[in-house]
Amino acid sequence: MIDKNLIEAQNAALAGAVQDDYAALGAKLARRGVDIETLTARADAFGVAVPSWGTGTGGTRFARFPGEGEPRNIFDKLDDCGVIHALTGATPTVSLHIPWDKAPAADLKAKAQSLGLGFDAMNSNTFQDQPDQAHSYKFGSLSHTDKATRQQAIDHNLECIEIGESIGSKALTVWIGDGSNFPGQTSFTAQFDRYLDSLKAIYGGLPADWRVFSEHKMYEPAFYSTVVQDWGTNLMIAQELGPKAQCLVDLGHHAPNVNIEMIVARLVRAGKLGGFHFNDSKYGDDDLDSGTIDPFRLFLVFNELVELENTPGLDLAHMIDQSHNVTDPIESLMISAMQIERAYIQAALVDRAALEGYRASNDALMASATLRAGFQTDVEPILAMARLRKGAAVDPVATYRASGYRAKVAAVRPRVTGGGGGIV
Ligand SMILES: [Mn+2]
Repeated sequence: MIDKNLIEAQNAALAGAVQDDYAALGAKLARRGVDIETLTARADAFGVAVPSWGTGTGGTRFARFPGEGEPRNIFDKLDDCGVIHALTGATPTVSLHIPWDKAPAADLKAKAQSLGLGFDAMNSNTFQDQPDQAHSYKFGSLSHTDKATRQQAIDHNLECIEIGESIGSKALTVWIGDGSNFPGQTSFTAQFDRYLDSLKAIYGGLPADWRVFSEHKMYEPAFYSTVVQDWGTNLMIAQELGPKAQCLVDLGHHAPNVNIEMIVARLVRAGKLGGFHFNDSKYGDDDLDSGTIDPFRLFLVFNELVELENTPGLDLAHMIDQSHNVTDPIESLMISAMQIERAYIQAALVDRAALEGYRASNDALMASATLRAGFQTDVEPILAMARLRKGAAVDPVATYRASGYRAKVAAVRPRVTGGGGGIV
């Protein structure tokens, strides 16, 4: 995929600067009582999952403009994910979407293993119709008024669990498009009850060491109401189902100005935070690249996660969930993984003891300044050193471009206009 010698040669040219910057930052942090090696160890251990469909070019309700050399199938997608991980060292797992990524388990495992990848949460799809299915999801799936349609959606989710078990996944993320487009079209209560009944059937099919994640989304594809519209409903679902059910927070699925980091704190408090779908947004569910619009918000989310990281049972599934409409998806996913890692390390260097002291003495100004000091520290030397030490690329995008990977795969992958990838 990417020649190791190329990575080494590119790194060799940058290693001196990385060492200098790392030493300078180390000295600066030491004056604040922070050990840089502790932060580098955190960066080294950090991982975020790549969604298989994110390797395809995304689209909007207007159009999709396919890119060169887009993956044709799950094996091409895994190749692209392997490139992202080889260059960033930060994306060790891939999240599959069924039925888009259906393939024999042995082949999936062998391919992933050859690329040094594992599998993250499985994603079900009952928001679009497949050519061979008996009942349409036009008016819903797990909450449909028709029992046979609900059962078809339940069976699909159970199949996702079965496929996931065969490849080493440990979680199911339930995606739905259920809701309504007109006031009066549906009974909020009856529809939610049907959804819960269906989820209970899916929950019953979870292996002992599995979890199921539900994700709230305030609008789209249903534009008047969605069945799981906000974190309150999401929490109700997780609490009613039981200990193996948890909530996913997708950063794009909130109304503008909502305090997402506070939702994160509340869900941790309830023992119901399962993980994240990372992206960024300006207006709504824009699915923009992580950290491109509001990096401070991303930092504040990680600040809560670091502050609460010793909460018993906290086990978070991090995944990127973005739509790359105008960029090379591999480049967007690499930059995004590094932005997410950056926010995490910035949060990790906040002086927690000092912050607690300022909180206790009601020194609002110094509490704010202490928190902001983390966000205002350029931790790039830590991230670059972590990549250098593990044999990933110091400058992943530059090395990727130098590799000519996209042109190479474009020669064997014909341009496609349809396909299941990208639209999220
Ligand atoms: Mn999502």
